[in-house]
Amino acid sequence: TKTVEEMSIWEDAHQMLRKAERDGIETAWDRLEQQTPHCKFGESGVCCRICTMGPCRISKKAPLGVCGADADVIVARNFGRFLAGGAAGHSDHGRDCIEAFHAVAHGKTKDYHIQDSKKMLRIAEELGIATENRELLDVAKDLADKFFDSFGSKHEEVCFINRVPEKQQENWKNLGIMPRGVDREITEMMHRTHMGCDNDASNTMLQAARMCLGDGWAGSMIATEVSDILFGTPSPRKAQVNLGVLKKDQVNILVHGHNPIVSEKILEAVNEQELIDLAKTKGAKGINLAGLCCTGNELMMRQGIPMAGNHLMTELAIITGAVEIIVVDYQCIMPSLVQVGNCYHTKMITTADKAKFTGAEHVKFEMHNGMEQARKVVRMAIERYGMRNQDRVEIPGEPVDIMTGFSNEALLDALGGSLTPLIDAIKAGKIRGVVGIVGCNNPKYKHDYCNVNLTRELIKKDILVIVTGCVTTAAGKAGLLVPESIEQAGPGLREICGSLGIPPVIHMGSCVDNARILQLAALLANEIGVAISDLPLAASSPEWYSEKAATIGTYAVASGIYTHLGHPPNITGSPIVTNLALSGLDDLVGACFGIEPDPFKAAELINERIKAKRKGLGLEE
Ligand code: NFS
Ligand code: SF4
Repeated sequence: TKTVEEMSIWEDAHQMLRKAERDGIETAWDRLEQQTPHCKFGESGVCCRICTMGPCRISKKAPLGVCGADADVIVARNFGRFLAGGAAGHSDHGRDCIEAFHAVAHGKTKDYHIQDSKKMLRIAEELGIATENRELLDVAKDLADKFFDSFGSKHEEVCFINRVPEKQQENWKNLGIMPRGVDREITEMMHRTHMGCDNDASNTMLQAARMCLGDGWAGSMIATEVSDILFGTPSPRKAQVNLGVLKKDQVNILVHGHNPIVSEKILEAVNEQELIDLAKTKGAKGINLAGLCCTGNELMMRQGIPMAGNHLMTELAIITGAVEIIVVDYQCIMPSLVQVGNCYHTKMITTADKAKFTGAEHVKFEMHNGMEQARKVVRMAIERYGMRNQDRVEIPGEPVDIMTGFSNEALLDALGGSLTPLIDAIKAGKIRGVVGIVGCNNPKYKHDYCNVNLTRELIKKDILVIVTGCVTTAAGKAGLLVPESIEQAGPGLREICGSLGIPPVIHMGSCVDNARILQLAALLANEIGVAISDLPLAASSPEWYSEKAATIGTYAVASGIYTHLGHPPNITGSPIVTNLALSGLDDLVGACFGIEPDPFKAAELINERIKAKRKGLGLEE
C-alpha cells in the first residue's frame, strides 16, 4: 500500500486522501491496487478479441492466433483501434461545436452567438469562402458546411491542411497519409482492423498516422477554432487553481468534461442576479463555479474561471464535501464520481445523451435550450446547498494564482504582432526550443511528479514550455504559470519572458487546443521556410492515460514533432510496431516517440533532440 505522499505531490491531495480513508471512500488509487498486477497479454498488446474464433493471446507456445495472425498484426490492430477511440473523441467533440455553430448560422438558437466575428471572417477567407459584402450569418452558413465537409467522404485533404508547410504536405501525399475525411479515416481504421483485412503491421500504422493527422489538423483544430468563434478567442487573464478555490460558504458547482457548449452556459446562469439572490435566501453567500479537467481549461482560458483540479483530483474534489453539483458532458469522467458523490450530498448531472452515468441525473442540453437547462442545473445546486453537512466539509489549501489565455492570437499580440521576436530569440539561443507538455494523470505515477518536474527542468534549459489539459493544473499549482516564475528559468528564457511580461510556461488551453500548438509550429516553420520536423520542438505527455492522449502523441509525431511519453502504449509485444514508434517513423515523417518515466532523464532526452534540431538549422546548440 502506498502512503498518501507516494500517491501525489500535492498537499491538497494528501489531505483529501486522508479524509477519503476516514470517510471510508475508495479512490482510483485503491482500485489500481486491486487491479495490480495487470494482465501481461493485455499490457503488451498481444491479446486479440477481434473475432470469436478467439480470443487469442500470443505466447512462445502459441505464436499465432487461430486465424494465423502474429503478434505484430495483433498489436497493430489493437493500437489502431485504440487511436481510433481517441480520434473519435476529439473529433466528435469538434462536430458538436460545428452543430452549435450551424444552429447559430441558421437562426435555430438564441442561446449561442458568434462572439468573434473577426476570427470567423479570417478563417472563412483562409478556407476560400467569399466574405465581401455578405451577411455575417451567410458566411457562417458556408463555413459550417465547409467544416462538416471535412468529416465525411472526402476525396481530398481535410481543411486546415493548408496550414501545413508544403514540403510536409508533399511527404504525406507520397506516404499515402494525407488525411481525407475525419470520419472516413476512423471508419477505415475500424475496417482495416476487422478480421482478415490489413494484416501488415506497418501498413496498419500508416493508416493510424493518417487518421491521427485528421484529428489534429481537422477534428481538434475545428473544435478549437469554432469554440473561439462562439465563445471568444482567449486573451491573457488571471485565474486560480487547486481545491482551495471551492468556497465553504457558497453553493459550489463543478463543471467537468470537455465541451464549452455546456460549461459556458452554466457560467452564464451562475452570474444571473436572480439565481444569486435565490442562493442567498438559502443561506449561501453566493454561487461559486469551478472547473475540472479540460472543460475547466476552456473556461479558464476564456473567462478566468478557477480550476479545482486535474484528472486525479476529480474524486478528491467531491471528498471536500462542499460540492453541490458536478455537471459533466463527456470524456475523462470517472464513473466512480457518482458513488463518491453518494457518500456526500453531491449529485452528478449528465448533459449529453452519448454520456449517461447510472445513478446520475440527466439534464439534456440541446442547442435551443442550453440556457434554460443551465438555469435548471444551477437551481438544483442551490436546492442541494441545504443538504450539505458543513461538519463534513474540509477544503484544503489556498488557491494559487496563474496567468492563462495564450491563444496564438494572444501570443502574437504579446510578441508585438509578429513571430519575429520569437524566431530571433530561438536563433540567438535565448529560447533554445519550444516543448508542449500535455495530457493527463495516471495513478500508476506519483500524481503530477513528472508533469511538474519535467516542466521545471526544461525551462531551466531555456526551453519555452507550453501546457494544456491536465498538465496546466500541475504547472499552475507549482507556481509556474505566473510571470514571476522566470526566476526558475534559464538566463535566456528569463530575459525574453521577463521583457514580454509573460511566464516561461504558457497555458494554451484544453486537449483539443493542442491544435493551437500544431498551428504555432506550422506558423514558425512557414515563417522560417522549413518543415515542422526541422524545428527545435518537442512534445511530451509524461502521465498520460487516455486513448485521446495517444492520438495526440501520434498526430504530433506524424506532424514532425518528437514526442516523449512516460510509459509506452500497449504495443511492446510487437517488435515491428515498437521499432516503428521509437525510430522507424523518424525516417518517414521526421519524428518519433521516446519513452522515459523519469522526468529528469526525459528532460535530457528532449534536450538532446532540441540540440540536434538546432544543429540541423545551423544554430548553436
Ligand atoms: Ni486530455 Fe482532457 Fe485531462 Fe487527459 Fe482527460 S481531461 S482531453 S485526456 S485526463 S488531459
Ligand atoms: Fe484470434 Fe485471429 Fe480472431 Fe484475433 S482475429 S481473435 S487472432 S482468430
